[in-house]
Amino acid sequence: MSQHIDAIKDFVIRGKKNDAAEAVRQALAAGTDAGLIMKDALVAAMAIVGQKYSSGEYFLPQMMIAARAMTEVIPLIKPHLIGVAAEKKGKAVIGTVQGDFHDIGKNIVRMMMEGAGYEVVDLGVDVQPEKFVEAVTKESPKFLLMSALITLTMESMRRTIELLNAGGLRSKVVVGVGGAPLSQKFADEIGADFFGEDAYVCVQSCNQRLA
Ligand code: B12
Repeated sequence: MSQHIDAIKDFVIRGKKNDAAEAVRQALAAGTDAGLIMKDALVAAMAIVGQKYSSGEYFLPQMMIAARAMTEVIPLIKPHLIGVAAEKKGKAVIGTVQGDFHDIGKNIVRMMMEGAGYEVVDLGVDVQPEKFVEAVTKESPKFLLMSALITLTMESMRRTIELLNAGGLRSKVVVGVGGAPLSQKFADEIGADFFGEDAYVCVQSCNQRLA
């Protein structure tokens, strides 16, 4: 089992998308859990790619081809990862914040939310605070989910919450935030309702707040 995980992780780190896809197919055929593939192979691979970029071993092109390999294999595990939701649970608006183009994590959260029965309105990447507020006004979602991967862009979440407050909308929507550089402390500081370290926690946090 673990040799499949190691192989997928290694191919993604090296940006070998076809080999990564084949390794995923083999892992699934051998009965490897899709959640395990996501967490221990794909997400873990991206963490290592980030470390290699930080240490100067990787540059932007290597980071890009690794990201492309990850993006291409996610559809292979998607059908195994999410079930068919028995009930419709309500609407969520999601987006990556202004100045930030990272969308792999945001897309996984979207996928897991849809799998859990939520209708998700995806605003994409580089979403200005005003656009989030506009979507809350237009869509009246139960949840507003913001993703940020760059330390500097996290501040845009604070601005969005300030605008929601100013517009009298804050009490009408549950705000969830996430992304690798975030923490519970930051979420508390900006007045978000919850922080989720991964997509599973996001779904759980939303489910808890439905009751
Ligand atoms: C892949 C990647 C890229 C790809 C992005 C491809 C894409 N389509 O997304 C490319 C190569 C394009 C890229 C570009 C850049 N990147 Co980059 N990138 C990464 C890398 C290696 C992995 C990110 C990733 O996809 N992780 C996997 C996913 C699954 O994890 P995740 O996003 O954290 O999401 C999970 C959780 O956080 C959570 N979650 C996410 N969102 C939300 C939302 C809610 C509401 C909840 C509850 C939970 C939640 O659930 C997700 C699933 O479990 C990281 C390293 C790292 N350690 O994160 C650097 C990293 C984020 N990048 C970085 C940088 C600097 C850049 C660039 C500025 C580089 C440059 N010089 O141009 C540009 C940014 C351009 C821009 N303005 O956005 C830095 C940021 C440093 C910082 N802290 O500010 C990092 C940390 C690398 C590093 N170590 O220096 N990058």
